[in-house]
Amino acid sequence: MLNRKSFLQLSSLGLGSLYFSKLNAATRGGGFKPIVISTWAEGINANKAAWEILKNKGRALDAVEAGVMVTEASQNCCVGLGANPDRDGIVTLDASIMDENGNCGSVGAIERIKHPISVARRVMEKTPHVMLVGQGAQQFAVAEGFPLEPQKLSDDAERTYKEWLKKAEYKPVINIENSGQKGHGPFAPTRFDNGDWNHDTIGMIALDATGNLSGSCTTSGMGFKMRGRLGDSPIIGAGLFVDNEVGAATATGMGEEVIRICGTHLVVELMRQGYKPEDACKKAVERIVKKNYERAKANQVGFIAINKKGEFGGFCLQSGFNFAVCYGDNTNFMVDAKHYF
Ligand code: SD4
Repeated sequence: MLNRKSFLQLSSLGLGSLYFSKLNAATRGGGFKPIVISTWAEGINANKAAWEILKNKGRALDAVEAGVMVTEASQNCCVGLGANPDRDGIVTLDASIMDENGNCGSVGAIERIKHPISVARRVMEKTPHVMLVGQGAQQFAVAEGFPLEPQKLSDDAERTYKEWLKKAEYKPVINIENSGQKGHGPFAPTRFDNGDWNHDTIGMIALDATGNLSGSCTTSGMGFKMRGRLGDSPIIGAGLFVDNEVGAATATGMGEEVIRICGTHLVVELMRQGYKPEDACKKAVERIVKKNYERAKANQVGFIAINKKGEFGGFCLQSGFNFAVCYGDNTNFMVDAKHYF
């Protein structure tokens, strides 16, 4: 349903009557073409950019790339170069993209590149590969003309990192062996000190006017993750999956949980079996719970999906996950996802 903030925003714009039709649409789960949906509140601005393309009968692929580029360029805890670094203090970005023909591309742990989503698209379009990681991904990006940005934390990220270092007392690996610590910790926290979950990836999926689906997903992953850790976002079938016959899905939250069940692939396959988007997302969340109840209870995962008819939905483990839905110039609003716990 529409959250209170969106309702107040609509009311203050004098769009109260629209609220009820939107509420009905959200409750029914839609049936709109074109349509774009994306994770979290940042999705509102991202949807606007995607909508500019969709409303002019543009291709869903172009829309989902342009949409998440807005988030990548903004100052954000969890997407783009201004985001939180890994535990060694370096920002590493993951992104994936998939089109209506089953083509896909992704980059993992790329550094100093402002728009990993566009590099992922180049991997898809200009190489015979699906995935490039680390230095090789960066080398490819530079060869493709992407500027190498300075290796510098944003002010926000620097502040958060310093705070985390104080508490985590993280020391470079070489000292860990002598420090008496068990294992390789400290690991990325599930939540930040203020209680917020340690994530905010943007995943976006769209159905264009010609009935084609595409999706994108881009993130810095978990803040203070182990160096080299990849989440679900760059992994096709985990953080993002599109099948133009059926539907599209993307994921946010604890990537390890999503990878273990091939989350978005599962959501799309459930839609193929006839489940509506919200029910398919719910089933996938239930699979996570069934695998390990205690772990699921301590984590957040959210899925969103649209099907070929333009019906949409989402579901998550814990309350608090929302997503932005846009299918008109004045129709771009937040939906609070239903949750398991
Ligand atoms: C990850 N799924 O790296 C990403 C993080 C995330 O919302 O979703 N943030 O595990």
